[in-house]
Amino acid sequence: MKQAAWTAQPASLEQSGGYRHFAVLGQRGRGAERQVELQAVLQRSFRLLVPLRELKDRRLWQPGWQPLATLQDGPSRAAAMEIIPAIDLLDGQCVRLHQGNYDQVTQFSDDPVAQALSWQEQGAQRLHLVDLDGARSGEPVNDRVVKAITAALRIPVQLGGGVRSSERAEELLACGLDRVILGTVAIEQPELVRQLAKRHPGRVVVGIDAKDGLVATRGWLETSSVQATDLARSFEGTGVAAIISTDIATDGTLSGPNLEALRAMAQASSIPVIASGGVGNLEHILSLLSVAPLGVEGVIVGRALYDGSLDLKEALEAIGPERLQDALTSPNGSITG
Ligand code: AMZ
Repeated sequence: MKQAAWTAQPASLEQSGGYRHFAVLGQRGRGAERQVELQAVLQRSFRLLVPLRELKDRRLWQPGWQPLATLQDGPSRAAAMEIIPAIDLLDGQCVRLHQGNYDQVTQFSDDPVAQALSWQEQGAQRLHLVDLDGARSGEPVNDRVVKAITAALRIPVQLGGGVRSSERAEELLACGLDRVILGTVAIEQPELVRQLAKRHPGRVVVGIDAKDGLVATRGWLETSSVQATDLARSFEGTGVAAIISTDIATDGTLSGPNLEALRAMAQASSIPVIASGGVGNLEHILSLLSVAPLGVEGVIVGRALYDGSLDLKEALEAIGPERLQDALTSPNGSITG
């Protein structure tokens, strides 16, 4: 690795308004264990350790400059990124769809409980479940598995897909699920979301799935004329815990998250945003740090974990809270290494 390419130049740093800059502070370890210690600088700064072998594909993540031109428009928030593994259920199996297409199914495991336990063992702090049959039909289909997973895990579990009434949401929240995710009803009966969020603060999440910026519903078989950002804005101040922002075009493709769409969603309201769709490797997760200060607080990962192109433990080590130090430890955001 040519270290020169990573070294911060104070002169260019001064021109860095609106950009995040990564600088090499040093390297640790030997051989495969070698890690590079980076510092990201932008008004507030933080440090992270990245396993060197994860940086091999330099085309995907340019460590030099990442545009963050819109940061000035919104309040700067502490950077933290929760990595949430996903299990999508279709007929009791763990699957992934390509761009949400029910005709392009890859089955990954026929033992969802074992899969969930394995994510937990690797350090996941939360699990994301989708009942794909439920999302398509509007009826709960995978409840037996959902309940088995919830009972087996000690980490909080959230579920989306087919939650279309208060009774159903209440039932799920009563049987051990930490959060319910409402997609279709958020657009068809927004009042229901508001009431639930009021009754269960911190436990109601809105899932906004977008195709070209417009909200899709009912298993993504229908597209509305509502802008995803307008829908997000409409839940401001309602007590909704988070918005899961899924970009359908990138979902299941491993091609990288849609940072522009995430930036727009994060700026549409003050509700925390969880990114979903497109994450294929650690660089993609690191690229999300550029929108973290705007309020993107978590990322859902699915296929990349099953494929092995992202290692959950490594990702948690690279970007977990213990690796992130808030700017307050470096108040002027300057490079000290
Ligand atoms: O992949 C799909 N076709 C798909 C999917 N993953 N369709 C819906 N969903 C997920 C959404 C959200 O979490 O991302 O189901 C939930 C929304 O379901 P509903 O039934 O509330 O619209």
